[in-house]
Amino acid sequence: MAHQHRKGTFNKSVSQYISHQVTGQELRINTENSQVRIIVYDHSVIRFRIAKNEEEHSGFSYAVIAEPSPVNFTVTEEADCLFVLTDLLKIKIDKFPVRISAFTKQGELLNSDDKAFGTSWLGHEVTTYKKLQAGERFIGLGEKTGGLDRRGKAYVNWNSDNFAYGVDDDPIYLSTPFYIGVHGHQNYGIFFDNSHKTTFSFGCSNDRFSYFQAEDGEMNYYFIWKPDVAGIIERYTWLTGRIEMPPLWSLGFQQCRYSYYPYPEVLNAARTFREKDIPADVLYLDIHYMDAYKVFTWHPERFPHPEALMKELKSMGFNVVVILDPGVKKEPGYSAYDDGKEKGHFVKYPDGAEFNAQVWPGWSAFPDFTKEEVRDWWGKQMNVLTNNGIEGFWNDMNEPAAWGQHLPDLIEFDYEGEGGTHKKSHNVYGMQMARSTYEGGKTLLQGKRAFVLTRAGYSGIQRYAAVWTGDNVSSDEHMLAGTRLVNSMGLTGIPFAGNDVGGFAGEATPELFARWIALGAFSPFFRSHSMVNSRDSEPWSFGEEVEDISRNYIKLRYRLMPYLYSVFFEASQTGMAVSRSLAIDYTFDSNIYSDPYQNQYLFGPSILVIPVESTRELHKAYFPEGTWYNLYTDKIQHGNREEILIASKELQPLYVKAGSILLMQQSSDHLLNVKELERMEIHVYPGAETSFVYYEDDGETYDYKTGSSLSRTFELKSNSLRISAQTGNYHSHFKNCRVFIHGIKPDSAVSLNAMSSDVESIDYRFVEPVSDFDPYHKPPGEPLEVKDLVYVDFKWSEGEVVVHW
Ligand code: MIG
Repeated sequence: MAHQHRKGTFNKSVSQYISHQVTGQELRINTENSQVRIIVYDHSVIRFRIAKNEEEHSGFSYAVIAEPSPVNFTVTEEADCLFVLTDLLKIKIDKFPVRISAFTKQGELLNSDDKAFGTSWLGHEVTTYKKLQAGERFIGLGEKTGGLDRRGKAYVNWNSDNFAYGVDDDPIYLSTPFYIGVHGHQNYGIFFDNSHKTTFSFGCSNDRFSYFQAEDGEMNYYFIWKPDVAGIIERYTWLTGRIEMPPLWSLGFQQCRYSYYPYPEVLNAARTFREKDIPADVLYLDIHYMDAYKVFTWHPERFPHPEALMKELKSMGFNVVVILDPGVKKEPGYSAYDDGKEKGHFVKYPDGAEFNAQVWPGWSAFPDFTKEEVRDWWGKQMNVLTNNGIEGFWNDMNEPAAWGQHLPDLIEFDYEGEGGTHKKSHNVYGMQMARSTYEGGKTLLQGKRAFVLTRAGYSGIQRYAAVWTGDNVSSDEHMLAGTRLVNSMGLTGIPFAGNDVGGFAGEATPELFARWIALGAFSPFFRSHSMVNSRDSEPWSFGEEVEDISRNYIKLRYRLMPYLYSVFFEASQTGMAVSRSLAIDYTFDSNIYSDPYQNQYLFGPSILVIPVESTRELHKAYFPEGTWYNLYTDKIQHGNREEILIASKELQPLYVKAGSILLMQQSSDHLLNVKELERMEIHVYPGAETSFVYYEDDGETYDYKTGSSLSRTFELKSNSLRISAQTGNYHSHFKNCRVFIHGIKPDSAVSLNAMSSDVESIDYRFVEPVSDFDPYHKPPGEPLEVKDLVYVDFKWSEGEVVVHW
């Protein structure tokens, strides 16, 4: 007798269609074993909720803040299928059994269920299997190690404290179950909004399907289609929210250390930055500022007068960010513990006993941030910080982490009243802690913007905090991996992210630190940090040469602040990344995914950043289509090519896309005094038409939400720049403008509002030469100047200006 395959004994998938009905934005399909609900959120976003008949799911989400918009769509029925049609999408639902596929309205296939398995269950575990498309690539998924193209790999979402993680370790700290698939000339996004431990396989260990799977809960995913990646990110962040404008000072250079104490150490660091003329805005207090690591306390000897200290630092232009760990020391007599216990705010076992685990303070209790009352309580505790002048808060250990790194699954959380075990709540805990901190800061600072930094998070974390990539290591591979982590978060709605410059664990060589700080200047969040008991790692700690290089690149970032702040504004409006993987603008260029080039990115729309390892002075780079200007010299570099670059350690390779506008100002010690900077530098790089929206506000309050901001559109054509009249009623700190026109001859005629204008030219530098300290290594011989750069001056006015050349 032939061997019989025991077909389908274990895996149960969505079965045969029975009936359907349409209510409002929802098409509900009843099958023999399950309910399939298809909800039209708008023309490009469709939500799928699939659950077994006997299951009930509230559909509540910490991530999603959008409601379905009442757009028109049609449902048509044929004998063996149904169609849902929006203005952009055609969703086909096969009936026997129920399987989903998505097409553009024109009928191009985007994505389809595996015919046999579609959505399936193995016990409580639920999985949706999607047929692999020819040549399909997968990008995104947020803070995930590995390559830009995730094809052939699988990832687990389970927020994990992973000290000195390897560059291929998974999982690490933060979970955003959203990815973008790319094949042919199409791209689509899938956001699987389920907070349990989830697994994503992108054709890993099989050649048949990709899948996304949760240990428990509902199959609940959003399918997103737009013609380009930027559009998909825009829709994903429509669902999950976008950053608020951060305080301007948080875009400056931030210096951290585990830990600066006692207080004269902090003052010393601050003074050294100023003495050495290295701009910086932020210093950090890591866990040693607390009394016995008790959250919301100050160490009585190390920091006896925090208020006076903060005043002094503020007068030097520094803000201080303090660490906040979730664990509250279990110590009767300690007010945060006593009060939290009395109010029942800590996480409990099912028998009602308080759950305790060990972290820095010893045995500790954990606030249940999934409850509004607890979030408010936490926020109120923060007054011992804000009362002393603190405006920045750093949430660490919020995966949550505890010694042993294995919390019992049965502990219980409020989960906004619906309840949940650790299994369901773990991945959202860090985000809700960041939310508590953000909301507390917002209330206590009375209209000023707080800065919140977090290690753990879930989709939507961008609404509350910036993210750093935890305990990286001082190595070249980590520097490059960190760049990919930040770029990947940019693809996943988290534009404000960065990694520890120089590496947290281990010790950077001077060469590595030099490379990393130059690269970090082109990271949305720019902070240097290092581990307890490691060497000093401030920019001046690696010798005078590295100090010069650090000064150069930190200053360059400060000079680019009008550009950078405007790019952050764009991020706050559209969710667009600040560090932009080349997969955003050059999605279908296969070169950008290849190993040597996958770390390259655009910083904002215009600046191509090419990371280089510290052990190399020759580097192979790829220039995507178009034309590029070498930032330092204006030398033209044609695109669609590979090039070997001479990348001496003094120079971070930077190129400006032809068809760009860079808005700059003078450098300053810190960003609390930008109001004193009077001249805007407008660098135009002709070569393609473009526009750039300049945005300005006070950089510190929420007044911009009530109209106190200004924006102006800069439009570049082949031989003209038009600056629109400003909208909004904020008064710019600029009093005059200097337009530099790159790539034109020094004797060119230039007119200003149709009047011929005085034209000047100078040799212009983006970085200063580094002193020749090293007898063996010679700084690059080529001039680091743009020769004879043409410019025209004019007064800042709120009306339209046209410059013609
Ligand atoms: O168990 O607060 O990732 O940045 O310096 C280590 C001490 C706790 C981990 C963070 C790191 C921080 C360190 N923290």
